[in-house]
Amino acid sequence: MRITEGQYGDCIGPFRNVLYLCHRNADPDAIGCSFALSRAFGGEIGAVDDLSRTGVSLANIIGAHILINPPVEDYDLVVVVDTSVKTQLGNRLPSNYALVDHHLDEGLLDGALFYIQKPTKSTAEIVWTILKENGKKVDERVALGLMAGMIADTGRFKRATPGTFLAAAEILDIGGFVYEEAQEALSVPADLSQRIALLKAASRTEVTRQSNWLVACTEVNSFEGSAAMALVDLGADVAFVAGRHGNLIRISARCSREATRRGINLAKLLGEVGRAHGGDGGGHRSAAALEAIGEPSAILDSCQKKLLEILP
Ligand SMILES: [Mn+2]
Repeated sequence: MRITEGQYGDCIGPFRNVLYLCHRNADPDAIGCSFALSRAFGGEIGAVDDLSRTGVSLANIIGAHILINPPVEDYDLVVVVDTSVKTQLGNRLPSNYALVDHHLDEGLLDGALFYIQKPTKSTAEIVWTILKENGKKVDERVALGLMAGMIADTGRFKRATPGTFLAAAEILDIGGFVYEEAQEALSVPADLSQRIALLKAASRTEVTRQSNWLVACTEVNSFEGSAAMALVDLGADVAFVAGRHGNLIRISARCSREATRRGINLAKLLGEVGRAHGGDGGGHRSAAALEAIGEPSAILDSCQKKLLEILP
């Protein structure tokens, strides 16, 4: 059942024992939102497998206590936050769940007891509206967490909309923190293993050119998302980075703003390729990921082939 932000309080009210669950490699948007909702409505916070580097930094600064892989069936209700496909939860989706999210994929909607899903630039914008419309007071740590989520998901406001700026201004106005503090929470220097992974990814990259489009494909077994972003920064229009995680293959993809403007939708593309290879995928138009089964090179080929077919 789709609900409005204003109905959230009434919908969550009957549940005594609530878990806010973040996706794998939980990022500042997921953590800031789960923290805000748990402080406002009660409940614990969990994440699947691990937190991202900036996620750890933010959780420490706002004092969010996050359970890794909590037993989801022990809760009356699990609210899945900032997540749109089952594979991002390592298939730990409980039978009773609700959803608060800003991605494009619809896979989790039908099974949810209730959900809010809107294509805002961050889940934090939705959560901010939930807090306002349910008359919740916001303390400094909650405000800082939501601001950090917005900064992170909009690439420091490069992809912001009027709604993002409006929410950011309101949060800063009541927040009790200075803007720089939220930025600093995300300024974590890359550690050695990440820098090695990115350089390896770059050195192994194969570039395919079709008219004026440059598509980069590479394999590395960690930091796939950061590597794909780095390849787009280096000049690729679209980058696919594959990695092996146990018996699963993960592919992260990023594309330039120009590619998005010209109609590329990576959420759709990775969803289709993921499902064709026994998994699933999704995300946003310009940033998406899949998890599937098979050989990294074969799944990378499928992504590239599908992309070349649709490039204008
Ligand atoms: Mn997000």
